[in-house]
Amino acid sequence: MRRSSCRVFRALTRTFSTKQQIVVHPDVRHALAQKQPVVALESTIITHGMPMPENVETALLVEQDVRRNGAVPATIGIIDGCITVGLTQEELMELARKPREQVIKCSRRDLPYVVKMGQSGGTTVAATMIVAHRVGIPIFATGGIGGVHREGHITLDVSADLVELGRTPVAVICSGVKSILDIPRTLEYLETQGVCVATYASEGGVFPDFYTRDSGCKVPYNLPTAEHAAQLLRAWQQLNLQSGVLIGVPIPAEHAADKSAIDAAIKQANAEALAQGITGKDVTPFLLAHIARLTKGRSLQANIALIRNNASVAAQIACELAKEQS
Ligand code: PSU
Ligand code: MN
Repeated sequence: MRRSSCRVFRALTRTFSTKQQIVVHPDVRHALAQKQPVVALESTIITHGMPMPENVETALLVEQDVRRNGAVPATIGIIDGCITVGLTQEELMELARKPREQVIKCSRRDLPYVVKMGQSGGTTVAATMIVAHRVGIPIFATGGIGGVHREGHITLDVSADLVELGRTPVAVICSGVKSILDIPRTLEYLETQGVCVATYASEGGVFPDFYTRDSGCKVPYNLPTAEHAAQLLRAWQQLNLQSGVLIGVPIPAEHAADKSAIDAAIKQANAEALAQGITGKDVTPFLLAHIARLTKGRSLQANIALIRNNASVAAQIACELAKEQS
């Protein structure tokens, strides 16, 4: 009953493209038609990446950050089986409030099942990229992507985000990958997948490690400004490579976490995950929650600060790209 009334409401307020089975909010549709800058945002961070109420608060702040920097935010998720681009505040709240067992962490492989069953889900980086590309949004901001897990070369726990970056042409603006992962192997895998990886305003191409500014890894290219980033994206679009771009933005220095405290929490969280036999898609949410608890919320504060900064940078890049295209 509830689902059908929700469907009717949505049918009345949105355009439903039967070809793509994706519902696009009118503001986003209008911006895309007018070639105005749009920034895609994911929703697994809301459903599985952060606790209540920080998840909803952050999702709304991030949208404001995109707007403040001149672009239109398009948060992507799945509501009652409808893939939705530009979730409303009510829909964001609905996703955030649902018990976790009722909302699916939805990557590429999960999309057919969640849509068929009329379920709700938070889209991961991989799934958000797929949907963003389908509706013509080339720029997407998030906190961090999934990667090669520590020991991933043995367990084969390698996030589908990395493969997606190899096959879907969307530029992901993020703070790299969390040091819960194996950052050098993640970068190797991205290289194998042909993903153009650059840093943003990071001297010497020092790749960030999410909570701190320096992972100890370097990438070959640095983009000093939004204008440089937009020029790179323009060339990438003209080449039509069909693979993604990853732009690593270091967390603002004033919000960076203490590396040794984070490292200790990560070691402990990884050991707990192993001891409790956590596997598959549950690993990343488990680690994120445990690290937040072990650092008494400091990791969460850093996470919020960096995703807000990434959204602002992504909006600035989207504005520069829109100028180049006009
Ligand atoms: N990394 C974070 N926070 C997150 C995620 C990753 O710091 O919330 C989420 C993203 O949605 C990402 C997903 O796409 O977890 C990766 O999950 P997995 O490792 O299971 O592929
Ligand atoms: Mn995994």
